[in-house]
Amino acid sequence: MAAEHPLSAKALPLDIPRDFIFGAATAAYQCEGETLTHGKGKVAWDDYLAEKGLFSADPASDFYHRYPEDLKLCRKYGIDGIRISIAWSRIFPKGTGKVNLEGVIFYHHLFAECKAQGVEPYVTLHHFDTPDALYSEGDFLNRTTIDAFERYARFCFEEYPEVTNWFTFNEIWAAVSNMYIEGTWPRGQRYRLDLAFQAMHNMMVAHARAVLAFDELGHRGKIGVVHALSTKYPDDPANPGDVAAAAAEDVLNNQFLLDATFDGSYSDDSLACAHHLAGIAGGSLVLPEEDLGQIKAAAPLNDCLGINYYQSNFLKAYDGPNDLHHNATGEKGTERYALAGVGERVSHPEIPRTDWDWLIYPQGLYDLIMRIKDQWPHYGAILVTENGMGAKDELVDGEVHDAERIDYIRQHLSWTLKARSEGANVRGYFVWSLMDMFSWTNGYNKRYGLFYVDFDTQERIPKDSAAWYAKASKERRLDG
Ligand code: BGP
Repeated sequence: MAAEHPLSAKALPLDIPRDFIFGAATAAYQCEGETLTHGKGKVAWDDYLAEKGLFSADPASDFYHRYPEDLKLCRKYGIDGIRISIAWSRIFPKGTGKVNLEGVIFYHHLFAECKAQGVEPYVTLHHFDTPDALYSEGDFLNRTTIDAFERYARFCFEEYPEVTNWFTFNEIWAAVSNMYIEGTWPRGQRYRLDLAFQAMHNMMVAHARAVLAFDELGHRGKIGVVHALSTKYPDDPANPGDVAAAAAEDVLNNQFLLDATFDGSYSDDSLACAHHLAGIAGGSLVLPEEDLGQIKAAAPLNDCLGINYYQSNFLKAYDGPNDLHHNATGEKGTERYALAGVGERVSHPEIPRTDWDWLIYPQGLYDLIMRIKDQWPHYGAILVTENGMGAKDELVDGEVHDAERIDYIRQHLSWTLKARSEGANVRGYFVWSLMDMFSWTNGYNKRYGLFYVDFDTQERIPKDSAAWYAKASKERRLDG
């Protein structure tokens, strides 16, 4: 399956610069297992998954015990960077207060093993797993969570000087969208764009406070935030309604957060759209002066932006009621996304989709990077911190032939390198994911890994994509 785009892959760069990081990504809750043991505190997912009775994140990929094996595989397969997240509730089981020493030591051992294997850790403080004690009091809509996050961040910066690449949050947009708009995650609220904007703002304040603390503590290393971004194209660029729909969804998904990250303030366009959409949802958005001061002070201290990119969207004008259906099963063609006051996402027969209806559109990543370079020229550095293809991989005679995933990764890497060759400071690429792991709403049949995990035995089996990735990393060429 090859995406249609104006430039064929052949016209895109094939050489990979020597200093370009060839990474792979993980997240604590999706791979560690041991979710309620070794002193770890509860997160909202624990009860939510148990109540739904669909999946369990235990033992997931058993990374808690098998990280030495996974890091050896990284080394063997040319992966020189790994995204890891710290589970906040493994450190502070209640989010704040008493520390769980066993959890603290676990991450020291993990980082030491990264070093032993020559794999650089890129560490995220929050990957969708607010401790339940804080989550149940309102998560980031309750401002005490902002204070608690800052304390947790300070603790980690002081405790883990061996880590020099930090990210505060993973995908603020995805978190709030799933909790307050799509309702597909714990909290399960729908169409509350007011709460989504408020939570995004509050999380950006928490991000800012962590960045300011990092600076105040004089830590060496780099810090930034990971955003889930996707380019929003008007379906018909000549239709003003489609253009407005694309612009509104861009504010919601991209611009509001990028304004806060890089400018430390919200543009007039973002504010007008955010207040309008919050109003349609029957609420309002409160932006205290003190918060804006903190966001402003932190903006120039961001060293790096992580971009998680999976798809882009084409938008049509829409004046109907809210109508969302999340495809969590991989039954192609079942996804619907139409938001009142925003627009309707549409697909195109010539643009391929995964079985989960995610459009495969690698040029959208290039457009995104170049837009950031042009609109926020002081962005520092960019890492593509997640990109990959979910599929129903099959193990046949001990092998997984995932040619579509190889094509997906190759195309996205090519477009990333094209942006770099045109002056964008893109430092590396992390494939999602290192190995198969738990997928939030899809459980275990949506696999992304370079390494197939037999969830019964926990055996790791390199897929064809792992061999391809290793070759590309070694030869610094994409045409292998
Ligand atoms: C990103 C998350 C990851 C991962 C990935 C794939 O949004 O940061 O944690 O899950 O998406 O998503 P999914 O597992 O829903 O297909």
